Amino acid sequence: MASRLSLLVLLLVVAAASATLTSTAAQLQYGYYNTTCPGVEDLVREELLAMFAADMTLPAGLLRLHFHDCFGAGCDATLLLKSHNGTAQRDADPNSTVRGYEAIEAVKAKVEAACPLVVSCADLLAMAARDAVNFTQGPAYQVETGRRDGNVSRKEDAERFLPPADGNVTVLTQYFAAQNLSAKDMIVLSAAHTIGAAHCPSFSKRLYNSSGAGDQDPAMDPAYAKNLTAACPPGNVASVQPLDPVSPNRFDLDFYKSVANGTALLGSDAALLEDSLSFAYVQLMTNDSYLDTFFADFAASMINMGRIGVRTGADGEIRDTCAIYVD
Ligand code: HEM
Ligand SMILES: *[C@@H]1O[C@H](CO)[C@@H](O)[C@H](O)[C@H]1NC(C)=O
Ligand SMILES: *[C@@H]1O[C@H](CO)[C@@H](O)[C@H](O)[C@H]1NC(C)=O
Ligand SMILES: *[C@@H]1O[C@H](CO)[C@@H](O)[C@H](O)[C@H]1NC(C)=O
Ligand SMILES: *[C@@H]1O[C@H](CO)[C@@H](O)[C@H](O)[C@H]1NC(C)=O
Ligand SMILES: *[C@@H]1O[C@H](CO)[C@@H](O)[C@H](O)[C@H]1NC(C)=O
Ligand SMILES: *[C@@H]1O[C@H](CO)[C@@H](O)[C@H](O)[C@H]1NC(C)=O
Ligand SMILES: *[C@@H]1O[C@H](CO)[C@@H](O)[C@H](O)[C@H]1NC(C)=O
Ligand SMILES: *[C@@H]1O[C@H](CO)[C@@H](O)[C@H](O)[C@H]1NC(C)=O
Ligand SMILES: *[C@@H]1O[C@H](CO)[C@@H](O)[C@H](O)[C@H]1NC(C)=O
Ligand SMILES: *[C@@H]1O[C@H](CO)[C@@H](O)[C@H](O)[C@H]1NC(C)=O
Ligand SMILES: CC(=O)N[C@H]1CO[C@H](CO)[C@@H](O)[C@@H]1O
Repeated sequence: MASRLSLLVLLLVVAAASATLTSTAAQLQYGYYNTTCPGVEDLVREELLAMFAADMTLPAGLLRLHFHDCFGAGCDATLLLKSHNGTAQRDADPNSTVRGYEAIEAVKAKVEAACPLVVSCADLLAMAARDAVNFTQGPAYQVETGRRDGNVSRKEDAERFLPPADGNVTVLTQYFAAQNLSAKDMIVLSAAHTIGAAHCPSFSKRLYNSSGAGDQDPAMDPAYAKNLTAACPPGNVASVQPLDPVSPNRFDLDFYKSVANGTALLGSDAALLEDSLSFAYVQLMTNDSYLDTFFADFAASMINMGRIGVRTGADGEIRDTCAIYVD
């Protein structure tokens, strides 16, 4: 009886929780700016396409920017805020190599010229991530809009909520669960690493001190590890290596293929082989027949990520500049 009662209570709590989630999400809409800033999504895409053409690596920077904003303290562009005394999200360690801030500001300036004080920086980040994925030949998906921007940015939020590069599936799943995202979202969104690069410190422990005994991660393909060791001697903090060694500027299945054959760069990506659920997904995605499934999954998980902690309605603000100083 007692256990039935607690099951009932649990179900009610879960139902209430998902109702809250739904009502928050319902305030985002496809085409929120249809009448208030017609054509803004085309304007953003055109501006970005010109920048992407000049810098093939920028799409990866912008995709990561949206992720770090959303995980920091909700998709509210508080990652973009600046602090004179180094206490904003962007000052946190996990953000030290986040890039693309200037690109977003340049797009914001164009958007302000067209529609002053209408379009949020948080929505620009979501659109930019979408355009980055499409530009690199990934899935074309629509983004929900209607987010408003926050004006408080805390370094601690980034430190607390961003997943560690050496986390295993249990740990990574916990970080995603803290954002109301599922294990599947985690497995799918990890494949954002099909584009972009990482700096040596993000993976050098795997090369030189994997278990703390001065060893190399045995899960790494030896020839791949040898290449990485040459590129990243101990202490090198500046060099970068592609997260997907086969096609770093193309959004495809090579990320999962690399994970499957021991040539994943980050420990967190290699770890996808150690858990049965993620192992099954990785194996499936080594088969090109499932590209469309992956694309649909990725688009769906990006929409989920774009709903984290959003501000809508009277909450938050619309600024003319994204990266203002808040202290
Ligand atoms: C699953 C947990 C994740 C971990 C532990 C993780 C960790 C990292 C690390 C350590 C880097 C390299 C940083 C550097 O050394 O410069 C990186 C890069 C990157 N991450 Fe993740 N990440 C995760 C999930 C995601 C998600 C969900 C996305 C986007 C949806 C994403 C997009 C990217 C991109 C595009 C890059 C390349 C950035 C560039 O080229 O500048 N990551 N990530
Ligand atoms: C904006 O227009 C698109 C395309 O016609 C439509 O699908 C979407 O529902 C519209 N959104 C709003 C909020 O009016
Ligand atoms: C995706 O890119 C193609 C061209 O490669 C373009 O025709 C399409 O409109 C883009 N879709 C979105 C949603 O941006
Ligand atoms: C995952 O990592 C955590 C923290 O390091 C550790 O406590 C746990 O045992 C690991 N789990 C697995 C399945 O390896
Ligand atoms: C996750 O969902 C719960 C219940 O609806 C909510 O209280 C919490 O704010 C959500 N967390 C995030 C990061 O969106
Ligand atoms: C390797 O890791 C162990 C345990 O974390 C640590 O005590 C040791 O100092 C590390 N060695 C190097 C060379 O960083
Ligand atoms: C190692 O580097 C060489 C030379 O760049 C390259 O041909 C080879 O494919 C790389 N091997 C692996 C496993 O990454
Ligand atoms: C791993 O798989 C990729 C993609 O199929 C392939 O290009 C690469 O050469 C493989 N690497 C090794 C070390 O087998
Ligand atoms: C890939 O998937 C297709 C469709 O399920 C299947 O017919 C084919 O045998 C698979 N290929 C491999 C190499 O597993
Ligand atoms: C921050 O935003 C809140 C409303 O979201 C507003 O009350 C407050 O005045 C803003 N603070 C600054 C410094 O702009
Ligand atoms: C640093 O930021 C905090 C938080 O906004 C603020 O209270 C403090 O006055 C700032 N200190 C300096 C020296 O600017
Ligand atoms: C772009 C930016 O502000 N990066 C900061 C991220 O955090 C590191 C370390 O905390 C700072 O040194 C960077 O300046």
